[in-house]
Amino acid sequence: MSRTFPPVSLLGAPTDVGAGHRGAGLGPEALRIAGLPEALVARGIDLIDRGNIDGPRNPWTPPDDGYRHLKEVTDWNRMVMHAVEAELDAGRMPILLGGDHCLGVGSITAVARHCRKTGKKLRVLWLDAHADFNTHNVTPSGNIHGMPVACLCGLGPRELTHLGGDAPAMSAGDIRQIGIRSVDEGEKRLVKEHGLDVYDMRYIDEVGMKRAMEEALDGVDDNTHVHVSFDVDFLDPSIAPGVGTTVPGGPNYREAQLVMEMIADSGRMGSLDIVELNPLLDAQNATAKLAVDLVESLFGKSTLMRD
Ligand code: NNH
Ligand code: MN
Ligand code: MN
Ligand code: MN
Repeated sequence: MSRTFPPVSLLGAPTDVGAGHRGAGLGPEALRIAGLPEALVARGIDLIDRGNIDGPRNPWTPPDDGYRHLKEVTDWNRMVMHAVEAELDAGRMPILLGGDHCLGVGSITAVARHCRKTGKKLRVLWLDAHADFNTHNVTPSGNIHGMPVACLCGLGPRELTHLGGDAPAMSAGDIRQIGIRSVDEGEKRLVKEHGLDVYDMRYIDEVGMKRAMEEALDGVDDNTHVHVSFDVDFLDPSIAPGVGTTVPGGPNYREAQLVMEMIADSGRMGSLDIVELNPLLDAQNATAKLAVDLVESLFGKSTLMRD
């Protein structure tokens, strides 16, 4: 079954304020240079590239009370939230080009608000090597890109947990995490306590990616908005070296393609983040090109071969 996609808007958020390495701020341009806009247009998508959001510079200061750059992270996320929400309100699918993963707070807060306005159910698919469920008490680094899921579920500084208004954006039951293989000690306890649904690499080894994805997508129906938060370090570093925090033992090329194809088959993806790409650590933009290839599959490139 071939499917038509809603119009798409690219939003660049060139920052690394939430990360422990400089360079993720170059991600949006690397994805453009790797051909993301052309690839989407070639799939028949009505595409607008909105250019880049202009947020604060990275002060590159040490953590304060367990948070590094909290003010800059908050400013970026507020801007991202407004930009993403404007696209959703206009009936367009936002693709956020990060930028580090702290931006998931703004992006998903906007999506959650949109779901509330339109009466849709939210399902977040968090593709990542990391659970990103740290708080300032347990973080080993103070880097806020290790905290966005916690913030979205209401654990964290009020400026991030309540970015969208009077309540946290979502609850632990709204998210499925796929590809996880690095969780910090204190973070593990929190993940268990809050009952996050984690499809870690051990589980994927045991049951296979197909079954893991069927379970992660279980319950997605016509009234569900699926948000995909694609941290590029999800991928095995042998195919995706261009990220700040590589963790061995990630999905290989075919497993990653299957993830994207199964999401495409659901027909329910309504928004997407592509984050943590660090062109300074990449091999001639190969990781950016791989990300583009996988995004093409999210938009049904391989599915169409089964028509
Ligand atoms: N868990 C580590 C931390 O909190 C690393 C987080 N890095 C990421 N997360 N790239 O996806 O510092
Ligand atoms: Mn909508
Ligand atoms: Mn992440
Ligand atoms: Mn990660």
